[in-house]
Amino acid sequence: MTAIPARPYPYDFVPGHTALVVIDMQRDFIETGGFGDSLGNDVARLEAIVPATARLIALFRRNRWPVIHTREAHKPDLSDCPPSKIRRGNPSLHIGEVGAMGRLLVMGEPGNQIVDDLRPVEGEIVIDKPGKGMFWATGLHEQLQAVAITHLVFAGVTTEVCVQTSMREANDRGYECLLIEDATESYFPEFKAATIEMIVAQGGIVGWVTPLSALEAALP
Ligand code: TIU
Repeated sequence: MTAIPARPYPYDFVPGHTALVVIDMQRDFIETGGFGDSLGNDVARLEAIVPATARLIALFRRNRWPVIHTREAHKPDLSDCPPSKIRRGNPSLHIGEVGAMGRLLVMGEPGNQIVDDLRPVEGEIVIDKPGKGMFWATGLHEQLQAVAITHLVFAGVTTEVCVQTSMREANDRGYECLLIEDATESYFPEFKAATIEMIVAQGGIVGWVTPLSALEAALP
């Protein structure tokens, strides 16, 4: 066990029982012409965390610790997508419609793939999730339990939507959660900052937060 300097107090990192979860670093959110763009967002903010996220993934791979990737992804017939989710908002394109990178948020489409620099390698778990949270309708909890994972380190996008939802779901299932603050981003800087404060408030009501440099300095 290694104590990682973190807010609100040091995080006990337990090798062998800790997995990295990289949330939704897919072209749909990070590149122009994807789902994030269709919602009217400036996607350039999200692309900026790719190098730090790559360094974080490399740290886990070097130590042969598990890396899990998620994608927000629906079946081609959209049977796993509530009509309310398709209707929501006033997007230029809806989920399932054809954009510059294929059908938005649909499995197998070019836009639904993880960005090249963070591509999963053989043996890493890739979860297609129909919700914002990574446990809803995915079977991930059972997969993590099967390999005795108790601690989760989080990266990815967006901080206040899929990352925070997944951390809260993980918290309720008993995982000890650490968010790497420079390997997560939001379309709204103020929402990222507020989310970090929500996580660490009240003695770490959702978990811990630390910069990548603190993790790199403490681990092999
Ligand atoms: N992955 C994720 O966060 N899905 C979203 O829809 N995020 C937004 O911020 N829209």
